[in-house]
Amino acid sequence: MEVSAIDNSFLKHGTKYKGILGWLTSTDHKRIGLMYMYAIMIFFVVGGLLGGLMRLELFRPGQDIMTAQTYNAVFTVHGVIMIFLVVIPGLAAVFGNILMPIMIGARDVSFPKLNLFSFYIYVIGAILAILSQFLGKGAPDTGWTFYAPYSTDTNTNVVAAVLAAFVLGFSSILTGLNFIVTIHRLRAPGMTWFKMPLFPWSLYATAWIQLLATPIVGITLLMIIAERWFKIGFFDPNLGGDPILFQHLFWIYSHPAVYIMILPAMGVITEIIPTFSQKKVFGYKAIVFSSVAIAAVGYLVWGHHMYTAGMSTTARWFFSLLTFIVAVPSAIKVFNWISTMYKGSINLKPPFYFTMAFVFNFMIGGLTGLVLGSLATDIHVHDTAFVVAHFHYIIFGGMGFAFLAAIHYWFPKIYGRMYNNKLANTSCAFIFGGFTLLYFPQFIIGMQGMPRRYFDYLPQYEWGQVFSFFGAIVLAIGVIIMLFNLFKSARKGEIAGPNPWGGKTLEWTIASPPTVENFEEIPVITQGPYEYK
Ligand code: HEM
Ligand SMILES: [Cu+2]
Repeated sequence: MEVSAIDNSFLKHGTKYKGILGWLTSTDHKRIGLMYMYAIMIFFVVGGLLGGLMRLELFRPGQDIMTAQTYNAVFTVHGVIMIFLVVIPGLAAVFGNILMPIMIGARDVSFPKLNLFSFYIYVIGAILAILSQFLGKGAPDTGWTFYAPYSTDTNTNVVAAVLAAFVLGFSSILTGLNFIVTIHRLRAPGMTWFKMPLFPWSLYATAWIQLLATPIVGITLLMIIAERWFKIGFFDPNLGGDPILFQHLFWIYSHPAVYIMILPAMGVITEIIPTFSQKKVFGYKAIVFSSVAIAAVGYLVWGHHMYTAGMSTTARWFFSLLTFIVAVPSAIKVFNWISTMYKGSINLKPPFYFTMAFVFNFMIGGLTGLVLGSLATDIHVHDTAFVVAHFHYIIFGGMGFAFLAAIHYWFPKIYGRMYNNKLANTSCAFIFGGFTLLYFPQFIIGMQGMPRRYFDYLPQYEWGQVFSFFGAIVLAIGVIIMLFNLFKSARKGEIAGPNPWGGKTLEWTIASPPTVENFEEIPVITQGPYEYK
């Protein structure tokens, strides 16, 4: 009987077309989310291989497997792929698409065709990003931040990479728009704002950042192209421009963008912890308001990336102050997660382990963020491996682990099947162990002075690079075990049933996998989303 749930599901029934075409033309939010997921997994593996090449080069001081120029291109492409193709769309496009409509009791997003269109814009942007490696005079070598004046002067293929980021921005804006309208218009009857689950809430806060901040980077990237082609003089002081202007414009988007990455991650964690503690989430409203506060105050702190760039002292201390203020709502969330677990009956299953790894890594990332946010200490570690360690702790250790937690949490819902718990736990241990071995030493050698983005280094940093190299290998083994487990289980796993974890939000009330329509009848909501005993 339960096998027929899979036969009746969105996995088997799509549009009038069958097979691949049925997926590529589908406006079903769940299919679109899965297509993003497969695309993002491919890019993650490509970006990860590039990261591996960097670690191999850094294994010993001196030039080993590539020239300095190639190294510059490799870290640029690694950064562009990971930031623009993997982590910015990551959670919102994949799990937001697959689950948000279900969690608010809707049959789809407000504009299903626009949703498919956003996916295609993403694909076009991705193709451009890949082409930028091969077209013209060599792969871009500016770093993912495209800082002027170098990006307007270098004769590598910056234009294609910048255009790719520009195009990808549209996908992000349209997804944000679609989510905002969906959450305003399509909540099930009775689902007031404060009866809405917290993952949709985090997507809502994120969507406003996508909508309001992304256009700024779009314009900034066009300015780079204009500067290169027409020598307009936006950034070139000889023509009356200002290179620092580029940094302001870039970070006015790119700082809020880090919240596009982390807010949905926090939302995922906020779903998993109550389910695996069988407890009502502690401080529901505090979590809602802290998401909104992060989204709002996050616009005001971009200057902390520019303490050493040549800003006025007043601007610098003010940005430092504001940075400390934005750390408060993040701390509120950690407090609420831990309070939710307190005296709960904890279910030690793979999604929970990934979640704990997230909380641990996120705390290290956030606390080292304070080291960077504080003006005086940042001057010392700016542009060192310490910064690399900081953002990898938050982006990979945080957002990445939240993504893995989300896969393991919703996998049975999406595929109607269960994965092997032991293998999942093993992969979690390898990924967490490898991750720690890879990035923790970078904090230390960074404080000792190892600069970031250098392909060579002094012998005293070698020990840290060697640790990192072996960490990368352990991490890669963990990822391989995980992918093996998930791919195998998606086809052959045990039948999971509709609610394997005892969750209370709406997605657990429907069949696994969901039908095309999600709900036979739209539910009427009378109570909050986390009414555990
Ligand atoms: C919330 C998730 C966060 C993410 C995803 C994140 C991500 C990043 C990234 C990608 C960079 C490097 C940018 C570059 O390439 O130059 C960075 C640098 C920085 N982060 Fe974070 N970060 C987060 C949280 C924080 C927090 C909470 C703080 C402070 C309280 C903070 C303070 C900084 C500072 C000051 C820098 C600049 C360091 C420097 O270059 O000297 N970050 N972060
Ligand atoms: Cu920032």
